[in-house]
Amino acid sequence: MIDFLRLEDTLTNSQRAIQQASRQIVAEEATPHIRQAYREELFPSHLPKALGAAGMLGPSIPIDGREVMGAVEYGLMMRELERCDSGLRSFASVQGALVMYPIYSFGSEEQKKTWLGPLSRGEKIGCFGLTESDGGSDPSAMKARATFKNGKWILKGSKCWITSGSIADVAVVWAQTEKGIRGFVVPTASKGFSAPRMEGKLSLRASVTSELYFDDIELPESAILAKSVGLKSALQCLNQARFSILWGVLGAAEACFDEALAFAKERILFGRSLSSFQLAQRKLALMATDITQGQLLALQIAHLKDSGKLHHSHISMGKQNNVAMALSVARTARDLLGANGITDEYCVMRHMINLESVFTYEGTNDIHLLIVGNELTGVPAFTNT
Ligand code: TGC
Ligand code: FAD
Repeated sequence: MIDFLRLEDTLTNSQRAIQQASRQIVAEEATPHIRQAYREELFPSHLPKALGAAGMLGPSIPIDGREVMGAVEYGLMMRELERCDSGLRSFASVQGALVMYPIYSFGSEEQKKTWLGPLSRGEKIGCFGLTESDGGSDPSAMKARATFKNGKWILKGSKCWITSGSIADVAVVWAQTEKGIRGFVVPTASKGFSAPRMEGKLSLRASVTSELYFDDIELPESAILAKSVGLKSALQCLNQARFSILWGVLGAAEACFDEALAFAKERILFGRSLSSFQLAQRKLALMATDITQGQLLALQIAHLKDSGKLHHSHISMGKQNNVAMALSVARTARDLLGANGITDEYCVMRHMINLESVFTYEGTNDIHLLIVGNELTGVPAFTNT
């Protein structure tokens, strides 16, 4: 694995052990299945429980008396998942950061008791409904609405592009109310809830993506995430998930680099190893440098998170840079493999097309540049006011 600046030397023994254990789980439970899952557009159904048993779902949330994981440890886990496929990290980051985190942070004791244990063990699956069809970059324009009437909430509207939607037992849904945007915990068995799968994706094929429809769903008063306050609460959840992405994509980039380096050493062209040509070495050297910069960024952002000094614009810089870097590394690796690079015998093309989705979701690359621009200048360029 590419570690040019010996950053592994900076890890503690327990961080190294977590990295090793995660790598092993992924090698045993996911890697043997990923190519077929991708071909067949299927999420491997045994994975939630396998990842739950390995403590990889919501590891930063203190439940069941388990030790809360630090940011570096969490990042290392996400990196191992995405080394296999972005769809696996997507599943884990939605489950932990976008479902367990809001229930833990904004939910009632009853909601926590009902959902957190089963979600952490992978016995129940969750999804997060924020995006609607009229422009995901501006969630404040959402139309889904929850109205409080006769002691019940009535939820109406729809969401789209929702990871794990059709396989979820529970959806954390964000909707307009009289008091602004609030979060709701919606069991997917509720009358009026449907979640058709969005078929035909060319990217993230091993991840389930769905629409959600809420046809006047009746929910008890207690379904609201009582401590959620406006869009800000949803954005706080996104911070957690974006953190997992900025670490996760390092795994995808490293997998592409490792495959390209091995291929270049083996491939004989014009009577010499491809790796001996200057142009090939230039590509490898630039890829290694970009990955190393991404690794340093991720480590420092994790240190800021653990020391309580993290601002959401730091996460935006990391998400923007590391996803763009991983996509560029995957494209160069694909190029180095020549025609072989377009087959699924190798991982480079699968990672490359997955990363197109990662570039867009959880805030597009543009949105993250604008968030950093806002922090630098004090002027929000994404609003019309
Ligand atoms: P704006 O007026 O800027 O902010 C509203 C309030 O929220 C505060 N805030 C944040 N707080 C915590 N964390 C953040 N990241 C925050 N960003 C803003 C802000 O200070 C303000 O607080 P207050 O106290 O003044 O009320 O909001 P805006 O409506 O202008 O929007 C800003 C913008 C464009 C940056 C935001 O809407 C945005 O991030 N848009 C991108 C949407 C997005 O990322 N959607 C992701 C959907 S989920 C998903 O894609 C899952 S993919 C599956 C997987 O993860 O694998
Ligand atoms: P748009 O917002 O329409 O953006 C289109 C283009 O306009 C982009 O290039 C964008 O950068 C650019 N743009 C936007 N605003 C500006 C601006 N102010 N200035 C300049 N350019 C701008 N959402 C969820 O809620 N839950 C999920 O689980 C989830 N999972 C997803 C899984 C997948 C596979 C995908 C692809 C998406 C998922 N999403 C999910 C939705 C995702 O968050 C949105 O796709 C994303 O926020 C972008 O929204 P959009 O696709 O509507 O693009």
